[in-house]
Amino acid sequence: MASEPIYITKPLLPPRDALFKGIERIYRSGQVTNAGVLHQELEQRLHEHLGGEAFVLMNNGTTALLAALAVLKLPAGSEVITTPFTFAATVHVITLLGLKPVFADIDRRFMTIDPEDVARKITSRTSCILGVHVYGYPCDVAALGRLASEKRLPLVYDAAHAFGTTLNGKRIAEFGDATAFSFHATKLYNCIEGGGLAVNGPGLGQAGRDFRNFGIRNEEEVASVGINGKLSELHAQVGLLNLALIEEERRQRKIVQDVYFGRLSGRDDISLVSLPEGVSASKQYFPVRIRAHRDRAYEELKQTGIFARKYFYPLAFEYDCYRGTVKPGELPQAERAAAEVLCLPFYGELGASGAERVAAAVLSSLDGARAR
Ligand code: T4K
Repeated sequence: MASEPIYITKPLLPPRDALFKGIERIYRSGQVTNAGVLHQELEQRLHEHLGGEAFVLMNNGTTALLAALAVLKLPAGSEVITTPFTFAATVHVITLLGLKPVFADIDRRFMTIDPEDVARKITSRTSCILGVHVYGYPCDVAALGRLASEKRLPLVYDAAHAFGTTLNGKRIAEFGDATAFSFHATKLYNCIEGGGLAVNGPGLGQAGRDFRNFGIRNEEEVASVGINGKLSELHAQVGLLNLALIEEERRQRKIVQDVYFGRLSGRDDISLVSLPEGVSASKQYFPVRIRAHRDRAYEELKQTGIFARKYFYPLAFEYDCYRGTVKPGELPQAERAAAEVLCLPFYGELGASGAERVAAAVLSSLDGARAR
């Protein structure tokens, strides 16, 4: 019998009985959305977990990112410096708000935005810096923080992958003016769909709450432009139950991670990311870099039922809508990373045996490529 397919992830879901009981309570209460009791409870629990001066629960990570930029009231048409090595949402929110994305290169090792290249891209038109804690690896927050305060620019982080990432014991949301999280089904911590905005600065929490609810403060007052960013009670119920599962999921992902490191380290055709001292990453993704033949490995894995992903290829400036904004060769580290990275399946239930199967398939593809 053919082996079961293995995907990049498998959503972590709460025990059925507990969820059904929660749904029963929602039916009895009659409140299904619009910041109900479960929404409020989850917002508070996540604020305690993630930190930041204020925390606003949202219906997905993209809304949280939109809110992060919207609350800063950046001048129309101004430029936001960001990374092209990210998911489409990061760059699209800039454009959707009538701002212009300007791409900077990434760090050679950790693939996060390169502060030196950001500095080179700053002009009088720049209104904001938007870094991405890609794969849950923290950006160089010290250098970006220095640069932002020197140039008096707000600093926003996309932490869609960074739930629980800490740096020298500090939670990731404690850096920058605003940090957006995703609680999508594919994330280690999920509400099926969900997101959150953590902010540091006077008035930003209120502005985020206003943005989430069309700018409506009360029945007779609309304070600002906003959208529907609220999370339903059903999603909040899933989120509350899933909070109890994170620690065990991380423990199991560590087992998978150890197998990958054990089996794939020490070769010259593949490199793994070793994080610096002081970083505790979220364990969201497990990227490897395959110097040559990445695409061949991707296809060969697929043929054996293993669906790894090329996060993040293509780069944002290669999308039709941003084509021509960057010349070939201008951002060499981003181009290299996009050509080499393969994110391997990474979730607790994969277990040591699943990880062994994935690692064996990667090694067989690499050895095959060498022999050819
Ligand atoms: N910023 C960054 C840096 C992000 O990476 C993201 C999202 C965002 C912002 C925006 O956050 P959200 O608005 O999404 O909250 C997936 C996710 O949909 C997306 O949330 C995520 N990043 C991105 C990196 O990955 P796709 O297009 O790769 O998803 P898809 O449907 O191909 O799913 C991947 C695999 O996961 C499937 O092959 C099988 C498995 N899967 C997926 C789903 C949805 C399941 O087993 N069950 C499921 O229900 O975007």
